[in-house]
Amino acid sequence: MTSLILALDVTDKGRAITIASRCAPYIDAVKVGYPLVLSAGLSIADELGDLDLPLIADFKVADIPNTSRLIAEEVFTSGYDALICQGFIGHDSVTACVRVAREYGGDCFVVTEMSHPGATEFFHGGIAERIAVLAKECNADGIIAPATRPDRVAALKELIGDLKIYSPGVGAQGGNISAIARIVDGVIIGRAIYEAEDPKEAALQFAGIRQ
Ligand code: OMP
Repeated sequence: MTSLILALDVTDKGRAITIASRCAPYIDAVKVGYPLVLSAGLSIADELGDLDLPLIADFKVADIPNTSRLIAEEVFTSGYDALICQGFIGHDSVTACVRVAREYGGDCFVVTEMSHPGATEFFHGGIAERIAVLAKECNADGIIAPATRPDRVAALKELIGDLKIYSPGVGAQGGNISAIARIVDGVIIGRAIYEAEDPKEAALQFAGIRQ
């Protein structure tokens, strides 16, 4: 079974809540990030909390350990269940995020290689492999790896033992769901669901990976 994670990058609070509520029966978690939190506030977690689904805060934290810790504390005290941080920030900053996640019984996911074309300019090839190993060494719960490059995900998977993989890039970014769903623990999908004429129907179609 592969989880379906809705990336709720919808800046209108009411619309975001409506879409999440309608999709809720077909998804396993909701990921929110800067677009929604900057418009609706971190407290959007309270309203989304009624859905009884894990909430992932995607802030791709990329700062010094103390600032990363402070961000992580805000996230977990606001009711989120997981935090995404960048891996290129190094062992100390990733460890700061993981420690706070542990304190609150939450999870921390580390971005290894991103899904968009520009990602290959820097954090690709050997660098992403090093970040995957770092995620494991820092006791993170999983990595974020690109559905747009299933071969790269397969290579990174070799390095992380039992850490989970959540993978964005299906649909709007061109990634194919069946190619990636076989090798990861969760697929993250945004526009192909929330921009669909009927988001609930779109979620239902993708929900085939959950069986
Ligand atoms: P769609 O392209 O609309 O499906 O959205 C993908 C979601 O995954 C967005 O919230 C992105 O910010 C996020 N994402 C990526 O697309 N690529 C990455 O490499 C990493 C992430 C992420 O960390 O979630």
